[in-house]
Amino acid sequence: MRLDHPAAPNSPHERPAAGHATAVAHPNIALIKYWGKRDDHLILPASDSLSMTLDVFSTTTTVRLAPEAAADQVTLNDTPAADEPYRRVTAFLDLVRERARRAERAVVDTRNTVPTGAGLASSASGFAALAVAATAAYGLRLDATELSRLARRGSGSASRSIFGGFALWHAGRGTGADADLSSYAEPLPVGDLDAALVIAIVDAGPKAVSSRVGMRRTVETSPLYRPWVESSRADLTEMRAALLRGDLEAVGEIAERNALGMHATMLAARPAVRYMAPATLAVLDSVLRLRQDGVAAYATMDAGPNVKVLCAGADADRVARTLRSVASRTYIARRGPGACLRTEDGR
Ligand code: 2P0
Repeated sequence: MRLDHPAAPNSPHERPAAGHATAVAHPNIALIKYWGKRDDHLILPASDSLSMTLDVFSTTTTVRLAPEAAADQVTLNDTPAADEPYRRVTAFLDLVRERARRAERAVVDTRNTVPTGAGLASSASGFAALAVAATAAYGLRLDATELSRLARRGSGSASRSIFGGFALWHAGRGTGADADLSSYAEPLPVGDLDAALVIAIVDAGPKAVSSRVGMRRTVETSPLYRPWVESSRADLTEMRAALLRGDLEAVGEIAERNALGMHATMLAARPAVRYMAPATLAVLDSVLRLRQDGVAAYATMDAGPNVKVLCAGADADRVARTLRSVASRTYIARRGPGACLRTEDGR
């Protein structure tokens, strides 16, 4: 469909607005975590982070321009969005409209196949899909780096879901516009690595403290925060080398210590930010037992009680079977694709 609008001024970043577009994106799990911003408005992180994009839990988002509408309309899994989720989507669309120099409101329809709000990164796939669909609908032609920077403004971790496989999100340098330009994700070359993430669900309900609030409290009050940022820098350097070597055991060890360190910074916040539940610790115990039995399995946890266990693809079934005794559900994820537009015929 093509809508007739006054022609927008020509620029290399503009193309005729498609009027509507659908995009698909997948969540990513950080092996070196993003926890804390140095600029809340521009969503600039305190440190670099590194992730693997999954091949499960996709988000599909359609953006349709609505020239007659007075306000954006946003639905999430058929339910109208309100309050904070609605404000975040409209604020993001405002960024796209400003760049496209267009004013029409939009109808946004998002379908998540991931349990929303359970620390399983639905905002990463959500804003990556929205960035790709909205820019196409409004006629912006952005390359992957620019899409990553834009997706970052919706949710920091979304910058990484623009890319498939492993991605590194640069914290960027300086402040203001310079920092904005230099903070984006890029795909990371890795060696021969057959990695899987077994996702152990212990609670799929929404979290009590949003990651946005938890991050801010940690940065502002945790005495362990700065040391963790410093150690995260060293972890990242070691992680890149381990990925290049295709050394799964080193990748797992670094990921596990980085995640536990992040949770330690949160526990030291005032008041404490605690996402781990008793069942989380039971999964961690199971992972330790797997290692004692000779299986290379390593845990990472995000802003929720669920655990993601990194292991070799060949071990994933065994790891999932073992974790089923302590988790309510398990899923096996492998390296997934980057965010992309879906064509009219559904490809
Ligand atoms: C990560 N998390 O690196 C970390 C680890 C959660 C724990 O990125 O405020 O939803 O929208 O930028 O991206 C979750 O944070 O936060 C997250 P905002 P986001 O995956």
